[in-house]
Amino acid sequence: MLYKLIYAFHEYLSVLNVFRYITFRTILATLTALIICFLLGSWAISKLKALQVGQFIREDGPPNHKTKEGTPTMGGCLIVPAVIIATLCWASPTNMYAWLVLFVAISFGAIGFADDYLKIRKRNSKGMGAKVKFAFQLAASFVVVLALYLHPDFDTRIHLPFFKTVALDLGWGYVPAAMFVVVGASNAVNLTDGLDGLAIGPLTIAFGCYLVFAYLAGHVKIASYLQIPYVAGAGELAVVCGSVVGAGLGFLWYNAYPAQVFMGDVGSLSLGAILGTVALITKQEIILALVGGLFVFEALSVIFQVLYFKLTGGERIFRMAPIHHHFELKGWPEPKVIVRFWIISIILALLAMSTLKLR
Ligand code: 57M
Repeated sequence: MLYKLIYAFHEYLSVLNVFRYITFRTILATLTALIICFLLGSWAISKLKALQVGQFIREDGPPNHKTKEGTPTMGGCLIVPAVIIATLCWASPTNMYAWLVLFVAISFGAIGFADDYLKIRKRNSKGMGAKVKFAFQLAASFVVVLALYLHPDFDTRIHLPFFKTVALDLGWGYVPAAMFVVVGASNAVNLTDGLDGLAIGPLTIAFGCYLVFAYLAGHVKIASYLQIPYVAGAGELAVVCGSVVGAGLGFLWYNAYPAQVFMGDVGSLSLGAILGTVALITKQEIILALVGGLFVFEALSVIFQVLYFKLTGGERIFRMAPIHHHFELKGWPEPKVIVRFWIISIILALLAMSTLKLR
């Protein structure tokens, strides 16, 4: 919105023409969100401390986590508004996709907020409860996916990476499949958020990758040159992704080991759902499994652990799931697990980018 206001004066001051460009506005959005999180971080942490929004640590977790008792949580209350403000400032106010992503940020953020609030209000509480939380996630994702499905230009085909021409038209089946992407991404990120910076680092990398995908998908000439699906208007999502990258880096400043704050469900559910939605809109849904491979790996470790536990009547594949706890219990220091998982995320993002050329 701010950009439209500034751009309105370009006839008098030609330098303002630069605000037309998505690339320039993406940089501004990244910096805006980063500065908000960076400058307000200390204030937000002291506010959360004053409100006694401290993390309760489960008894059955890895022993080193006991020292984290009382660390302020719900840092997502800073990340999500930073993303919203930066997007409102620098994305086009007439772009429907940007508004849809903001809807996802707010709705999933609200679900996470309610869950965090209930957990904090009553120590050792399970919060909202898995079923209720899942029902709300399904409802929010249904709204967004339906809006996409009903959009006259929206393509319900799933394009396969590495293949130029292979596309699978799911028709109405696109709706449940797309809901799975959004809800799955939201929960997988939530499961990953169990060590300092473990979720926000790979999230920032993944959004950096989708920033590029969004820009390319929204550029008719580049999309046709690379033979990727062209999505008119998707370029504005580069601005949104830039906002998340900025907010992520600003938050990482405080969430880096040893963390001064955790993001809470308000952050993890919201950012995961945004990532899934951006993947849908840019028509890079399948590649999300690679870009967000770390989140998939973490979620699968839980699924296999629980299944194996049930089938064998109490035996485990991993010392503890999600998998980051397994490595902690094997004796890896926490920063080693975190940095190694970041390295894996960077490799996965690079592999995903290579699919742009390998087709
Ligand atoms: C939340 N959250 C952390 C923080 C963060 C089905 C089951 C596998 C579910 C899973 C689960 O509940 N996962 C989702 C993971 C928690 O962090 C809070 O939660 C927010 C994210 N939702 O922002 O507010 C703890 O994680 C640590 N943490 C950090 N740094 C950070 O930056 O150190 C978080 C952020 C924090 C802090 O210790 O308290 C969590 O782990 O609870 N459950 C589990 O992950 C549990 N696993 C388990 O039960 N495994 C069993 C099953 C699968 C059979 C097994 O393997 O045998 C573990 N979690 C904990 N203790 N804390 C095990 C025991």
